[in-house]
Amino acid sequence: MKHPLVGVVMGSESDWEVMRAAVGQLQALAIPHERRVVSAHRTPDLLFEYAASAVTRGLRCIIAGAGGAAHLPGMLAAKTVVPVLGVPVPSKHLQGMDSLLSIVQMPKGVPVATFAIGTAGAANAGLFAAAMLAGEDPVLAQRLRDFRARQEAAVLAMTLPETPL
Ligand code: RP5
Repeated sequence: MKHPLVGVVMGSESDWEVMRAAVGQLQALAIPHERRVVSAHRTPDLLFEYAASAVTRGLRCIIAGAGGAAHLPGMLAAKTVVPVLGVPVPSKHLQGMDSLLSIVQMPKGVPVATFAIGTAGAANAGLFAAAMLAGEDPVLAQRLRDFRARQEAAVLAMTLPETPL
């Protein structure tokens, strides 16, 4: 496999059910990527090493998903200039509002592009990564246009039941 252009990281194995939606989009668009668990508070040294080596390893962006007090995307962004796309993972007690606010409310100076809570956000982060890379990759840009065309056709083919209210 070609060297990864997109890193997909998450704070726990338990985030995978959400974050697999990002990986699915990258796979569908044939974008070289890697995936791994990196925890801001359980493996802080790994987080630093992952972020610090991102440029030299050729990563073009990092999709980071975390739940609860979700430091992972912000801390990664603090240690690299590679763009970080943050995905709030739904949490047990606050349904991901805590994750969303933790990720989106970055103080000025260190941005994290924040997506919707859950699988829609994860999938969109994958598509956004594709759009970032497509600027320099015409083949990928065409794949992305084809995806949009299929999506449009699917919506245009939708029908609604005739049953009265
Ligand atoms: C965060 O804590 C992870 O991103 C995960 O969403 C949450 C719960 O992790 P586990 O207790 O399921 O490992 O760090």
